[in-house]
Amino acid sequence: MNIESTVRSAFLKHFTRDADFVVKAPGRVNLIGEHTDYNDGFVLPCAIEYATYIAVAPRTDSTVNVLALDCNNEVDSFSVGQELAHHQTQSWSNYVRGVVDELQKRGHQLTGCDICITGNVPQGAGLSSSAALEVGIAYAFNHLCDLFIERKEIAKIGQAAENNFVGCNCGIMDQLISACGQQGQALGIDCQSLDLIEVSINEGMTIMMINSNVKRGLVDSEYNLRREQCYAGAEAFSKPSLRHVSIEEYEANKAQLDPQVAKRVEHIVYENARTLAAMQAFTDNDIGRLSKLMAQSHASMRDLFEITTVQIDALVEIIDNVLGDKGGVRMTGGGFGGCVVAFVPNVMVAEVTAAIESQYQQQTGIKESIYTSLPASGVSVIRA
Ligand code: GAF
Repeated sequence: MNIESTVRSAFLKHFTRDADFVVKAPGRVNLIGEHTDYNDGFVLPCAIEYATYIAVAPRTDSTVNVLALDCNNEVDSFSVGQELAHHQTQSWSNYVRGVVDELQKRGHQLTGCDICITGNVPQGAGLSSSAALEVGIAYAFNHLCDLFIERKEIAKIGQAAENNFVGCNCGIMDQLISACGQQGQALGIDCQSLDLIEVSINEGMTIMMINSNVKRGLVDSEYNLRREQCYAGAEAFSKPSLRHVSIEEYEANKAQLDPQVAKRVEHIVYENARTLAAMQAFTDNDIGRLSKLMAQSHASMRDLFEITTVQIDALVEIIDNVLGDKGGVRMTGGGFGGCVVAFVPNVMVAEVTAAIESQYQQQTGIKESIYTSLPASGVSVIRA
């Protein structure tokens, strides 16, 4: 049974009526440009074929009932039209409540509804299952209540829910690509203007995502700390954000910076330049150049931003040894575990897979999971 049928039949079984519509919101993989989004810089993600599915039917009262199939069939119930409190025990509920809260704060009038949620975005893998849920819920209410909210605003509402209600100070990348993704394209995002540049992905190449299955620890505290260090860096240059610090300015002044802040700033200013260069390399199909840029990005995350793990570094090395300059590989996402992304010629996917399967577990004691995806489109409504 496909996931849409699963979510519809679970809805029917639980709520004893049919869902009106199903929203599909994709996860994402970031090809390059890590931790640059909250520095007003550049990122290059694409939406993936793994998605969150949300079945919805309206109610005539103000109650919202939410059934989460992937969280032991837990249920949450609350009312719209009033201030929302945090759920004390079900962390997933706060992503839903947070989005409803942000919609209401913006003055949108919401009606009650029944909701059933499931999906196949691997959770805790750095492929943005949380952003997919936030964007999916915002889009579901947008459709249900005829709110006519544009896609970039949907993304901002999802991000605000995560910042203000869930308490993670994430940037805009994950929600924006889940809302605005384009089939067959990665999107270069200018995180200051939110301008989007479509970057076609060569059909002869496969995007592989390899989950290190390292349980991510300290993610929120370390993530928020990196943010503070970046802000301290921008302040040292008297700039509103690191987007406005050039490589030349950094190189001329780095000796005056606190050494740890200098490392964080160096990652960001060079990562922004690499991301712009990678957009051009994807467009030119210059795989050798991409290979170098992705390798530099990974080394910078490892040595300067210090967000990789030994297992992630091992995975990157195993893949790099096979690919050489025929493809690229680097960690993707917030860091401290999660996934590696590899851009691999279709004809080399089997060889890369075999190398991972024979070496990763042997070196680290952990079994990986491997996914592939074409660039997918952003959030959408699937009608019955
Ligand atoms: C996480 C965040 F949610 C994004 O906003 C981004 O900062 C990313 O880490 C790192 O590039 O996914």
